[in-house]
Amino acid sequence: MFLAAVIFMKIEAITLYEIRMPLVHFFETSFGRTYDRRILLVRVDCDGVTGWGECVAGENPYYSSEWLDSAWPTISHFLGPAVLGRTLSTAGESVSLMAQTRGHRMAKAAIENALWEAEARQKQQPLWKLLDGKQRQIACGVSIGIQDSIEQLLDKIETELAAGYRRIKVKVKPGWDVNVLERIRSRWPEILLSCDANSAYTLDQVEHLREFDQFNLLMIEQPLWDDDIYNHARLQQRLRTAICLDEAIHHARDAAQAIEIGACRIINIKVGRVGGFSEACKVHDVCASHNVSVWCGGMLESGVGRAHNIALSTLQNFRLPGDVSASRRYWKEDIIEPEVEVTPQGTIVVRDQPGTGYHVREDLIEKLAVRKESIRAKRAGAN
Ligand code: OSB
Ligand code: MG
Repeated sequence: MFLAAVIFMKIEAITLYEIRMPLVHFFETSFGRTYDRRILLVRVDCDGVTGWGECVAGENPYYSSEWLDSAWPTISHFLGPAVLGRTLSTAGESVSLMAQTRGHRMAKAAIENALWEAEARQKQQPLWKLLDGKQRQIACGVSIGIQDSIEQLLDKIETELAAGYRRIKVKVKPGWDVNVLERIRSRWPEILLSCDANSAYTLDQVEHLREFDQFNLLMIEQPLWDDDIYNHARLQQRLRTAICLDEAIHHARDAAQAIEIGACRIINIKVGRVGGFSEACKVHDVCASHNVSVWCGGMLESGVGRAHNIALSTLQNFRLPGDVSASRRYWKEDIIEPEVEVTPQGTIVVRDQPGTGYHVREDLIEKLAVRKESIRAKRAGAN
């Protein structure tokens, strides 16, 4: 009889790093402009293997309530101690260990995802296979922020289309929406085009939002309040354009509810927003069972988070191009090797080496770090 070997991982140490990385070009959404990223990375050490995770919380609590300085102490005081010293057979087992802490999904995802990477390395398997991914190449789109002028935006779109990207998403807000979409559509009538409002509108603006219908958009992302599902259903009834929810979807139950009441026809999955790979896969499955397409969102990640987004995007129901694009769109120098590259056909070819298939440049991380903290399992007998 053949027995599959169960490999165990003992979580020995967790190290947090804060690195600073300037963006190649500022990124502006309806909630503000970012020039420099502060990025929280987590390294887990388990029985001789290492895994890296990225906490996608921003520099401020504007996209969601989490931000870098809420995530750091949440990990070092609560989530880290909940898993340190424990022996797991799969990374997914960390979810229940961290469940006592409410919310803080981005902080949890940083740990869980690092453990998935460690598990993949320990099993000498590509992470995408461990996640049950099926696609060897993923389709890429770009998210383009609000610019100083429409001309500047049009130039950017031209550059990205020339690079091969398969879908253009632009950020919108009152005053930078219908006028902008009009200019884009008159120049490129056929491209796959969508927009993201990051909660910049209210239901009083239904008539204004209905003007978006003339532009044949693939979707409008999170037009209403970040914590709302119900009113999006009311809005969806009045719009021809598909609504895609981003901010409002925190777990698979949210996704099921949103689909059931007709609040959206598409869902954007961000692994950090839903608390890690386990929940991201559940959201994916719920959507697949209702024949709702998903795509992978981005949070201006460094190579660590970007590599995880690529692995997630290989799952079967990621049927629309994601906001997963080349390293060089964000960084002069990324912290992984090789950097993420996009083919002239607008795809990323998934790597087959164990783990993410990308090497994390720890020396560069040490150089960029402005803060570092290691926490270790307490010795047996110590309290
Ligand atoms: O809403 O998708 C969003 C960036 C930061 C916060 C929220 C969002 C975004 C993006 C950027 O759209 C996507 C990317 O290129 O990483
Ligand atoms: Mg969004």
